[in-house]
Amino acid sequence: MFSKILIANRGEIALRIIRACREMGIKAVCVYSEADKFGPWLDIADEKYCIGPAPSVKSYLDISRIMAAAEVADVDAIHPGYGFLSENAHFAEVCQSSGISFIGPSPEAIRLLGNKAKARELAVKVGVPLLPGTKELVADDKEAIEIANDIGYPVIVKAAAGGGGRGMRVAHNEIALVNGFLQAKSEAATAFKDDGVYIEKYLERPRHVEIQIIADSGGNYVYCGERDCSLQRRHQKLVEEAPSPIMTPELREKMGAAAVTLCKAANYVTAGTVEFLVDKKGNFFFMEVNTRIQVEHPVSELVTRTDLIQAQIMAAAGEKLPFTQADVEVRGHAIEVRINAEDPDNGFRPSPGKITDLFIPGGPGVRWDSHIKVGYTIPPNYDSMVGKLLVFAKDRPAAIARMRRALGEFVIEGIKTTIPLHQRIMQDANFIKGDVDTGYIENVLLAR
Ligand code: MV4
Repeated sequence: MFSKILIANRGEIALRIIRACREMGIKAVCVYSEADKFGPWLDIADEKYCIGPAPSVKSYLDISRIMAAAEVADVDAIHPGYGFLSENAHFAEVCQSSGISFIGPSPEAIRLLGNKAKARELAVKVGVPLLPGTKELVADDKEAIEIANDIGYPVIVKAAAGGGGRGMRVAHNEIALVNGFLQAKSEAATAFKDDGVYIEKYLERPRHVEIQIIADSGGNYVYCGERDCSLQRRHQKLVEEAPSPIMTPELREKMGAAAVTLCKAANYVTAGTVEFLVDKKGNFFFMEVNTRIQVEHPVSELVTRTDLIQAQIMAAAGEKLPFTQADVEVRGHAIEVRINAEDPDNGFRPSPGKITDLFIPGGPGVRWDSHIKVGYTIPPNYDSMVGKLLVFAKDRPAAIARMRRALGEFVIEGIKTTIPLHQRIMQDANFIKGDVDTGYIENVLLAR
């Protein structure tokens, strides 16, 4: 096992990884930017190294500065968290060639599954269900029209190098398709330096259901149930829950098996998420693979009684996972709400600043994954998420009641947060029925 790990991240996920390390008897080293000098997670780390100024490109995204700190601290491994360098194949490669374990997938697996068109091709090959669409990249608008006529409108043009909703265009007719094709292509060229695009049938108002995977190098592949992440705004998830309100044991087994098949075919070791869209009839279609630990992983931890960060560390160290598929049973219900320093009454404008008062909910079935404290100033330089409030209860109604209770206890003064929006969601009749889709927040809740 590793004796020292460097955490190439900040905020709540840095703290989450420190906690996993401490329970495993591993020393945790943090790197931080000048903007994060007073980050509360640094007080808990075993060592800390300032690696540069506030802008991410000069600190959390600067591979040479991170590797210099790793060298000085003499670590065995690097955990990238989510965002920043977590899905950067080159970074994984640099770690490897420096003799430091990257706690994540191999560079090859990141390159294969991180490219949505290649992942799609692999899914076709191994028989994972997909929406009708292209087998390869689309060369020009003429070909795009032929494909769309073939599969029928509406269609969606997606950037192969995109993900999480970036570089997508929906088209309901030929004119919109030609425009969308050219727009998606040039946007992808600028944003990802890769202008490859592909086309799929567009599914209206789907549910977003993702399967959590964890695998070790001994070929033990386990799916830890699903998460329903349908409640989101502009591709930013707001609420995540497990199990999905639409799930059945049969559907879970089918989706889990499909996700495992795909990850096995890519030789994927570590934690990962296979994202699907599900239609009103319960048909599921593969979308993309997130080759990192995700923000919402604790939802799966609560319903499967696992520690996914510890499992990632074990897998990276070449150890066996402490469980197999037969041990993993989904029990109870978990809900996570993302508390962002944003003002829901002002277009979700970021609201960084000093926390002047704080009361954190607790009691039965409540988990708070966050790095904030009174007197801490949230810097304006990074993501606005300041914490994740989770509840766990015996079933969905009890979990909703518990979340209402916990949100009611919460006091965060000095900044605006998404807490009032979450209170609205937890009282919403459609949410309570479990009857929401990916358009619900924008088209219904915020349109009222
Ligand atoms: C789609 C789709 C409908 N049809 N693909 C957005 C994120 C990316 N992972 C895939 N996305 C979508 N792909 C087809 N063929 C609708 C979305 C989509 C969406 C998906 C999940 C969660 C929220 C979403 C919001 C808008 C669109």
